[in-house]
Amino acid sequence: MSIVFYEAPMSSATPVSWALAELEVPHERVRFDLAAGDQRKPEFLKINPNGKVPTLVVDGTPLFEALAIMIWLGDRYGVERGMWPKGDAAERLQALSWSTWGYVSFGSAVQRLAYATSERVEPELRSEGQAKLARQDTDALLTVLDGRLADARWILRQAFSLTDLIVASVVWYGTMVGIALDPYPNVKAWLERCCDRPQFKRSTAG
Ligand SMILES: N[C@@H](CCC(=O)N[C@@H](CS)C(=O)NCC(=O)O)C(=O)O
Repeated sequence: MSIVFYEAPMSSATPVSWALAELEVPHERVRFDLAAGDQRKPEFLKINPNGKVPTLVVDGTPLFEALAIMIWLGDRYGVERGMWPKGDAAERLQALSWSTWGYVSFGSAVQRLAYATSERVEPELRSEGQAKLARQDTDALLTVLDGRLADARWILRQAFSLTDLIVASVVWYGTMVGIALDPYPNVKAWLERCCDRPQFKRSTAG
């Protein structure tokens, strides 16, 4: 199988880079300079018309959106590596639920917080009110995750899995936009365990 991975350092492609490393997936890498506009070149827009990384090309077929890529990697490589549950197993339903929870429910609240507070956003577009609402949502969601991790080291209980990687990637991003994990000791300890993995360290080293 031929896999080409279009990526950029410290971007939405970083979790995919981490997943490829954990799953030991052979692939070719194309590193983009986003500031230089590599992602807007016509030849890349034919592959991903959104002009975004991460993007994979699998045997000539484009696959974009980080969550879709990681679920596919789970099905294709994670099952045989023991990092993604297969078929109709109860654990697979949990894996899909928590992975989507991470990218869609928690991820959208984190993104709203980033837009409301980031110094990269023009001051007149920032909003204390929107930041407050986003924080209410991230607080509620982190309370749920903290409960899930109260009696287990990993989200699917037995061992580190792609589900931890997917959710941890978004929680880690959340810490970078100002979410403090002290009120959620189980989440804090779990994120430290995830980020302690050599594959994470290599993927975030630049
Ligand atoms: N929802 C997309 C987000 C992808 C995304 O926003 N990628 C950014 C890098 S963090 C990008 O490629 N930006 C380039 C641009 O917008 O020109 C995913 O999860 O894959």
